Amino acid sequence: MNQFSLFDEPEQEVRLRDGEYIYISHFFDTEESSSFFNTLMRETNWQQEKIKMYGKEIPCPRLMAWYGEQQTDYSFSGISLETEPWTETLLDIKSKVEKKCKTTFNSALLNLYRNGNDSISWHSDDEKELGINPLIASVSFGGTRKFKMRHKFYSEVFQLNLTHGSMFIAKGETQHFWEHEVPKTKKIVEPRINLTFRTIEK
Ligand SMILES: O=C(O)CCC(=O)C(=O)O
Ligand SMILES: [Mn+2]
Repeated sequence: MNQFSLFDEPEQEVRLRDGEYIYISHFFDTEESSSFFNTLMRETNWQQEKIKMYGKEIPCPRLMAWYGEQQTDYSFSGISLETEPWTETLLDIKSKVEKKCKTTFNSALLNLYRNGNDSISWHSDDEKELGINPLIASVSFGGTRKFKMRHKFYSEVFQLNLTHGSMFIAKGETQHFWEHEVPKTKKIVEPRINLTFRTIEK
């Protein structure tokens, strides 16, 4: 049984200026989430990618992996990831996510934030291959991390804590008008795995 405090909304559907999201704090229960975390940690072919910054190559501040159907190779911010075939674990998570989202996904980006020094900086998931108004379902296991969103043209910012077993769904025009980040933190945080299910147009 999940325990909720009186003020902890288990599911929030929020209309933003120029976008929309749904946040479900306990989409997977604690036990199932811990089991997914351990399996994904062990099974995933985690890659340490490099990014170019001011002409220098530096290690990306998180580990990554890209899974999905064939021919869904993905490139962003100068990083190209080769597609690994779905695992049983990922298919299990995907089918639960698809049922809730009432759609199908053909790929997932996995990020491993090893500690508070790992992060992802401001960006939108707006690559051409994702289509015009992509629905992106983001599932988190492990340590809680802050997830921030800011409007590209208005000074509006907000933040959520993405907790163990939570799901965040961004839809509508969100990726055109909003950017998001997972900032670094000086707090001691447990490792966190995030999966974003996506549909790549082939
Ligand atoms: O870790 C997260 O919650 C966000 C990951 C993300 O934005 C991405 O992979 O594009
Ligand atoms: Mn993103």
